[in-house]
Amino acid sequence: MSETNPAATAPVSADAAPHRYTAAMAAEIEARWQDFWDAEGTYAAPNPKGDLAGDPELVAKPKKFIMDMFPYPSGAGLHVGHPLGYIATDVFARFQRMTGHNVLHTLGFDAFGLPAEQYAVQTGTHPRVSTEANMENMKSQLRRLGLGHDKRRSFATIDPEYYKWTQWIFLQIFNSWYDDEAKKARPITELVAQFESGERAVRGDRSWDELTGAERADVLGEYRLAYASDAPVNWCPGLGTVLANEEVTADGRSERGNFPVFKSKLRQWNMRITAYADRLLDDLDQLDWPEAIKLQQRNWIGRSEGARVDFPIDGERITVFTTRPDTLFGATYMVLAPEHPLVEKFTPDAWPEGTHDAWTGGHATPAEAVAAYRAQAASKSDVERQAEAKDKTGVFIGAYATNPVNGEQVPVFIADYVLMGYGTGAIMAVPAGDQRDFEFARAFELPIRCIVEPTDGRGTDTSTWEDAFGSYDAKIINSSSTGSSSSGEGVTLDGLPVVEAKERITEWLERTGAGAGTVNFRLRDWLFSRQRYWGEPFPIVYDEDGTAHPLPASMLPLELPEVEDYSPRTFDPDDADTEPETPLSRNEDWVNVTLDLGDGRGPRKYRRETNTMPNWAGSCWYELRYLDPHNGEQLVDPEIEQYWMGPREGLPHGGVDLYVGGAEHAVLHLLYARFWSKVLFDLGHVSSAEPFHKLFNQGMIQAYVYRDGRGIAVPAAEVEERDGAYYYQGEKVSRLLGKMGKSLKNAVTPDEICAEYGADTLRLYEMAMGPLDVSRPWDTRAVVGQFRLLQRLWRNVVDENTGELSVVDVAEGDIDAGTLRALHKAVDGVRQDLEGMRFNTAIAKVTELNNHLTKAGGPVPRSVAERLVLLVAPLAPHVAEELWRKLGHESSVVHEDFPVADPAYVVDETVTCVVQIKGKVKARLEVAPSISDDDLEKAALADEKVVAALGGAGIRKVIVRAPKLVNIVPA
Ligand code: ANZ
Repeated sequence: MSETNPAATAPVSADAAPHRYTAAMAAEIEARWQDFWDAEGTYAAPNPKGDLAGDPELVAKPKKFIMDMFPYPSGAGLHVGHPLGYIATDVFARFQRMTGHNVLHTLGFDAFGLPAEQYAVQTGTHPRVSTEANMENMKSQLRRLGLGHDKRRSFATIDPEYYKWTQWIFLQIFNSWYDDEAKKARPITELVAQFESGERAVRGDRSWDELTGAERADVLGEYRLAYASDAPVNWCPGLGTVLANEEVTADGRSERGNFPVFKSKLRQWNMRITAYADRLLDDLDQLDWPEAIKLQQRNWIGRSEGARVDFPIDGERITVFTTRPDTLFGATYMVLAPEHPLVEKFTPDAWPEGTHDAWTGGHATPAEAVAAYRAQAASKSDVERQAEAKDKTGVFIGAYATNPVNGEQVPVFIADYVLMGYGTGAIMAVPAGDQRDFEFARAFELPIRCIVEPTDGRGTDTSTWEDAFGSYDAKIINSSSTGSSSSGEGVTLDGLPVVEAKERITEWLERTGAGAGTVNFRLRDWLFSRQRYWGEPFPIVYDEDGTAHPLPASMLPLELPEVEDYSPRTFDPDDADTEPETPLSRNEDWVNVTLDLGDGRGPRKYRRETNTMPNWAGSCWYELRYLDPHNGEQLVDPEIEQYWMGPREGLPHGGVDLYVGGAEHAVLHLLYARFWSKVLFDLGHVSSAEPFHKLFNQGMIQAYVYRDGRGIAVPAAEVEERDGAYYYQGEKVSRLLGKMGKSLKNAVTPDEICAEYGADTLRLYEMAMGPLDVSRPWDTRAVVGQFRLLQRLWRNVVDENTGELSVVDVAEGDIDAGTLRALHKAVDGVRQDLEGMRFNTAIAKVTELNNHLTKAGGPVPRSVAERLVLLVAPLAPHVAEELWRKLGHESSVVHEDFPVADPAYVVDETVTCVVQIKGKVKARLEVAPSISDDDLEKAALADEKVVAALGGAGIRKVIVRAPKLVNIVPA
């Protein structure tokens, strides 16, 4: 925490050895090697063909595509928490290069997004200008870390040459539909052909050629994988934009800005990700991802098996979705979501005779009650509506529907605990089995019928129950009808366990036409338009009928126009009755165009789509651009894509070999990117159906936050520690672990650490802090430990006084056995640790070897020093290059072979185990100190002498104390 560090500054003082490894020396070495790498193109990964083709020998090696989640170039720059993952992938990539792989490792920028736009709104600076400045700043911060990126492959999502292809992919998605039979996306032209030939019927009784252009467009819109619809969306007046479900917090507010979010009907673009729900779920099984992330995706997709059941009402029907059709006999009322489109239709003019007072909400007519309740529900978010609050609200709509299983009339309610966006937006309510229904039934005095025999001793008298009984491990009761159902055919479920009852009732529903088994998903289509400036424009124009037309690919990229005002119009955050006004819509010249779309209709007037794509779009396919970054003709050359991404042994769906990033991207980015991959795969543009084969989530670097008496964060760097307490300007402050960042005044930049110790030390420190997937607190005072390791390493190879090499040439056979054992054990361990991404333990092993050499005294044998330097190379590449050069090598260490251990030196030393029979020593075994009790017992019983001594006698008992003792008691 103190500003000057004695350890770092002492070595540069005049009386220190002139050739000691110091911060100043590190700075000089690091800058020199970074320039060298850039000049030599050391990290260039050759493609099998095209403009990045190169060394065929390297191309012939197995490939490794190692990738980070690319950064958003924020104005605040990087703090030491950001590069944790970048350093880890870099170490891993370097190790892979040294173990015979052609490694693709690079980094681009995810550069569209709100902060730059908000900055533009405040300052008038074009978002491109501020974004580019931020990128320059980040690039120089990253360059200092010595990351081995193939810079030829870097790009930003805001580059028109990049977003040209983002727009092109949008067009592919727009121009395709999901064929449920083939279970894949197909070009929309093939669907049109089916309509034209009559192979597929158009809805209603009209034929395709009777439809107008606009009508055809409507029909196709119901199939396209990208489509515009008037669905209810999350409208956030405070931000002036609509948001995806994923961008709305658990308490129904905008993730950014924390403004209220309302459900509002607006015409918006959507992506039909729901068509892929099954495949997105099934293919997870083959991916090498953390289980926690897979689970989050599974829950997000939310597959439920159940049934749809039709409840007849007034010659029509209300269809419900239920996961428990076996509880149909317990359905004593129904609930529609307040915004359900059938509510008006079934709401009568007057309350039926004898309507319970509690059901009317005190309103004179059903219509009034419905209107009042709807207004109340509209002001709540989905999450608030689903919250497990005890006070369930709702009103009776004045109508009854028929329970198909027993012909009973059940009252129909609207209540906000039923959501329009799930299932069918309507439920059959089973108060005995569902807690929400139970609470509602109690509040509205509705019957609670016991249909599952409780297994917890509560009995079947529901008037004594305190909650619903939801178990699957019970038997169905009170569930039989004999022809009283609407179809006239009876059914009985009594005595059946739940699972069988579900099967029997589903068969019955299907046989009688009252319903059918179905699978429901929680996943919704992806809302894909934003009322923003700083995003990709849609390659869509509208004709005078309002029909959407895709731009031909030759008109891409459609670049963002220059505008004067970047802000979407924002409104009173609480005013739900507002509508978005996009920044692009205010540019008449850009919006109104005359174009020849090449569709045979000649030049016509069109209006451009004025929404932009969400900032997830650019990160949905960026891994592909790294492969073939300058291709202006094709998304990616198929041979190049196949080389880096194609399926192969161990990679059944293909994909990036290692993708490292934060766990916060579990569902958004990772689900969207998988979806785009699958569409591109189906349409034949790529050979990999999954983007990322192996995913790894790095932990967070946390930092201490110090707060004064008022709870205000104080600058962490100026806090002093005395006797276990913390002081800022003399005043005692509290300390808690939190996030690192400017706002908490505890950010430490990589630049500071590089200046004080060098990048190699920073890299080592970040990797040594703990296992990569675990969060860890930053401690600037501990960084010096890794600096000292590098100093000792240097001292083992270079004479600090003369700067000359201090190693000696010794034949391998003449090196002392202890050193050889230390060396080979380190080689073996570091190899395994780096392969397994256990960077912290790899560093511990390097340290151990280095300490061994220091303690051994005397000059280090050259061949040992060389291998030590090679072990260090992935972790601290600059100092390794420097020492490698000093050791007399002309070429970079980057493409050297990683050392291989001689197994003879790796085997553990053994210990002697005594084997006794009835307390008498009969044999001695040489065993590994780590041997397990089981293995030792087996070894003892198999020993010749033991077998002989037992002479065929049975064994009563074996007492094992690994690794030193086995005592056998014969029968
Ligand atoms: C009757 C029933 C009886 C239910 C029972 C549950 C237990 P998951 O598992 O999440 O798919 N439901 C259906 N649509 C709904 C909607 N739009 N809003 C709120 N709730 C809805 O949940 C499915 C269950 O949630 C369905 O099964 C339905 O209640 C309710 F003992 O039907 B069930």
